[in-house]
Amino acid sequence: NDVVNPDTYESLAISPRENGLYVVSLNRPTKRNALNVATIEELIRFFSGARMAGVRAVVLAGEGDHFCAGLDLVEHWKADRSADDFMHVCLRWHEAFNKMEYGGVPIIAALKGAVVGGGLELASAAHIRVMDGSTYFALPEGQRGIFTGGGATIRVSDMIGKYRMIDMVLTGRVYQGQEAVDLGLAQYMVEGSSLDKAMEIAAKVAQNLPLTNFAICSAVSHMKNMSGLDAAYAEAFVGGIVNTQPDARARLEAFANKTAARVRPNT
Ligand code: 1HE
Repeated sequence: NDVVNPDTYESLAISPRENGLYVVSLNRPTKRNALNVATIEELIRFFSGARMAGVRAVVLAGEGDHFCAGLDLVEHWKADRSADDFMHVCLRWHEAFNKMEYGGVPIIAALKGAVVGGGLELASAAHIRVMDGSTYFALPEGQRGIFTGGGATIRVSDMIGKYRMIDMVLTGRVYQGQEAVDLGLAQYMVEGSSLDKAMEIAAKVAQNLPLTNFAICSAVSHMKNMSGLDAAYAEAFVGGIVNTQPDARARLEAFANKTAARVRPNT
């Protein structure tokens, strides 16, 4: 399938691994993986077609020392865009990030260095974020004389609360280390390589049934957008389909036969 053919990408490095696991890396390290129009279009292409191309889980990473420096400010400055044009740029970002969040394929972000501006917006469209000791988060839009446009008002405020997000944009405040995990900017922090940990998580997640992962990585997000009443109805509907899938029967049988692992506290 052409969607997962690495040779058809320039701004992304696509690396197939075993069992439908793919590493998708922003591949403009000399520009600190700043998001230009071409990169956003490649993200749309990959994440629109990933599931149908057999992708079971994705590790989203960045080449070089920084995950992502956000909007390509030089491209934006040179293009001297009209409001109308930039609105459509933003809509393409939303297309990419919504395909990620709602696409049903688990995405684990391996973060390092700068995760700033649009880079944080990109990271927040992943389902799980892993940071390392070098990782720092910021929304420098206020200092740059601009505003967010890639979903920070939705996803970053969801992660840390609206007033913390407002503070980040107003003051350029930087979060890093354990504080960032405590606030919800990442779910995991590692001493070593965030990529190794993200790969480990992705390999584990890819063992879930695809339909189960589809539900987890789309239904939760959709239901957050609904009223409680509608979400309960939708959850019953999704549960009706997923929880009766034929592929689940062997796992249920293993539990009934006491051959499946039990849930135990961490040792
Ligand atoms: C870039 C960008 C970029 C680096 N657009 N070219 N984002 C920001 O405000 C963050 C801007 N970037 C930085 O603060 C720093 O570059 C970093 C902390 C990420 C990295 O620092 P450093 O010292 O390793 O690199 P550098 O020397 O600053 O940059 C190296 C090159 O990357 C240089 O290009 P060169 O051709 O001169 O070598 C930089 O110009 C280039 N570069 N970051 C373009 N962002 C939908 S709205 C979203 C709104 C936003 O995302 S606003 C936040 C933008």
